[in-house]
Amino acid sequence: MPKELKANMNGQGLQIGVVVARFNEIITRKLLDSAVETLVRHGVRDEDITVSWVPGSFELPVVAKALAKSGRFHAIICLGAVIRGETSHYDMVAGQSASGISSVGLETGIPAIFGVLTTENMEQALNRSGGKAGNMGANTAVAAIETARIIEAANTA
Ligand code: INI
Repeated sequence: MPKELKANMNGQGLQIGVVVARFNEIITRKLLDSAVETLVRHGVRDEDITVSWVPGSFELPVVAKALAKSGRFHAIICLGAVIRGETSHYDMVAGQSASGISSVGLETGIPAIFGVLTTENMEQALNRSGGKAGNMGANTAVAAIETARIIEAANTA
């Protein structure tokens, strides 16, 4: 029988950093509220969640990296909204944000969760931040707990 590492989904005791972009705040605040609510529902204590606002999604990786390197967090959630209709440099902001966040996780070993909505228009962004298509903020909270716990299991098995 192969041995399977299992992620315990209890968030109690986890320290979570959340970095959130102020650009398109009407969307990112909804992502943040949902992420925090879901973390708390899984047992993460309010006082163990640290929220840092940054100007835009482009700045998410550098602050996520500083938090990850501090050694104070089990996972970092990055939240942003890049909307194609509203920017000519959509591809650059979205691409740099995604690859930067990925690098943070790989370089530090602390999971950096990608919670940046990339949509064609504001309607799609609203749908994915609490509208018909759910709220990606909640998904990032679950991903943060699961990834932090599976890394913990990998280190203790
Ligand atoms: N930042 C976003 O988070 N979303 C966007 O849609 C966006 N647009 O439209 O340009 C955006 N730009 C700002 C960028 O993230 C940086 O803050 C800015 O370029 C300063 O470095």
